[in-house]
Amino acid sequence: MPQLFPALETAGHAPALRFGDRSLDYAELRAAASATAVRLAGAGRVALWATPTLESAVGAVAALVAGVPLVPVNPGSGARELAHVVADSAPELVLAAPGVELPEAFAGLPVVHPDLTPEGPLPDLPEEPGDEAPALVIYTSGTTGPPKGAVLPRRAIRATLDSLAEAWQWTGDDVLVHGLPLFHVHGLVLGVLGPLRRGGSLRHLGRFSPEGVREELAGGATVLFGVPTMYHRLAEALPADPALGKALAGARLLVSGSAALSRRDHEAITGATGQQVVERYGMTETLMNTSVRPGGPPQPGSVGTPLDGVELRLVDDGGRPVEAGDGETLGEIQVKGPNLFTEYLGRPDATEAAFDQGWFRTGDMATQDADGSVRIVGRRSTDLIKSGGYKIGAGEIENVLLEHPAVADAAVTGEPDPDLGEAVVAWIVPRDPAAPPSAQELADHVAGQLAPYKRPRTVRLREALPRNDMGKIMKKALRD
Ligand code: MCA
Ligand code: AMP
Repeated sequence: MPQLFPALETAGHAPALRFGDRSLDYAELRAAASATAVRLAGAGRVALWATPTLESAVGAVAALVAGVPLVPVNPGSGARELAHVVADSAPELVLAAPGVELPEAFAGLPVVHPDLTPEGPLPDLPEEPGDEAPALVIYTSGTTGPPKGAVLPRRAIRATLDSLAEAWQWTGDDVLVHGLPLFHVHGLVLGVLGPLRRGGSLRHLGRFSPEGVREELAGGATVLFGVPTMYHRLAEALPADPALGKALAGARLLVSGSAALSRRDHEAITGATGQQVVERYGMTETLMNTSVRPGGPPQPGSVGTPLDGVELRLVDDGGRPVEAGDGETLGEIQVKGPNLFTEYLGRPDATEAAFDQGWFRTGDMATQDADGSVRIVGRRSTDLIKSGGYKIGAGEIENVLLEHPAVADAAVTGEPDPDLGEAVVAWIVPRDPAAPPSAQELADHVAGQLAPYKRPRTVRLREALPRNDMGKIMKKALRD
């Protein structure tokens, strides 16, 4: 019996995955995943060119069924970021939909196209590895340097999905809709593996739009997942689209995560639909930590209480636990539990620094109410930006900007933005003040090396950047 996805054996012709007008039921998914798994068997790690397609979802299930660690790759990655991910994770082959032209970074690697309609006898599902075996390596940005690969064991996936099922009464009857990318935890682990573990189904929008959400919720979907930018866009669309309001009102559950949903958007959606958006709090390294429980009183601004099996504490600057529960005392969130990653791939130094005697340091600052509810109020580091739900490290962008021939000095900060939560701002000292680089030129430069979502949305030119005695740029002074 497949351990992570028992429904592959038991759910027969119940619907499993739908992307656009193509879909697979569980029997078809089992056939496609096992036929693909056979071709992955024995590989050390495999990369997935994670376009939002049925092939990507099948490829991910195949790797998990084969017990081969999967490295989902953003198909929008720029040259430098891609070269880093490929060199760092050293995949032995690449899973990609047929017809995709893979970039140079994958040259020489065998390509496996997930076969959605395999012919011939169905291979047996392979023996799955133990719970601690690595399942996924997901790249996540830090304050400095290139992204690190968080190694997630099978145990973490199982633990997080089962604790969410309990918190949300998430069952095989649920039909999930979302338009999230498949190279991060939110869209892949929660959004694809989640429904499949429950024996329910996913309808992926390909690309998020309020119209797509309206159609699917009106047509039988019961649960919506999204980042706050998506809920903001729904809130903006509601006044002119009563059918969208009706569709949202009819959903069983609306869940937001990856960044904070503003009180204003919470209230706009509740006001127009009577529905409360449930927030949950997670991280690439920890999968899900807390969630608001549906059905309780409205709690805008709260990410709820710890999920089953998760221990959570707040610590002061010296790492000492603080007496929380008064709704005011601030501390950094540390967590422990079966939902945690095991290590950063090939980075024992970074892994060690991430833990405090077995507690993972999240870097998120929060208060806790008397009932244990957590309110996130900020981040320890000003060098991490959350834009559209994507985590972006300022240092990585600064390094790329500094390589632009027209840039003498550069700093990157995040600035509040009603749509993206935070927007990336580049502070630039041009080499030649009479001929500064254009904002478009710098955005294209960053988008080409990293990914379009990391590009600066605003460029501010300065004669010099404020630095302290140590030579470090004083970002607070910049923003003030
Ligand atoms: C624009 N584009 C460019 C350039 N400028 N391409 C190349 N060079 C340029 N200079 C392209 C983009 O690639 C994109 O192309 C299109 O223009 C629009 O870009 P953008 O404005 O960035 O997109 P958007 O439509 O505003 O996206 C908003 C979004 C997106 C849909 C909400 O931000 C999104 O999908 N966010 C999800 C993030 C997420 O899943 N985070 C989870 C992390 P194209 O047409 O190709 O798209 S996991 C996590 O945080 C934890 C675990 C948790 O708690 O969940
Ligand atoms: P990532 O590294 O992309 O996995 O992003 C993880 C970070 O997203 C967390 O450390 C938080 O800062 C943020 N985050 C996730 N969910 C929420 C939420 N519901 N409210 C506020 N911040 C969140």
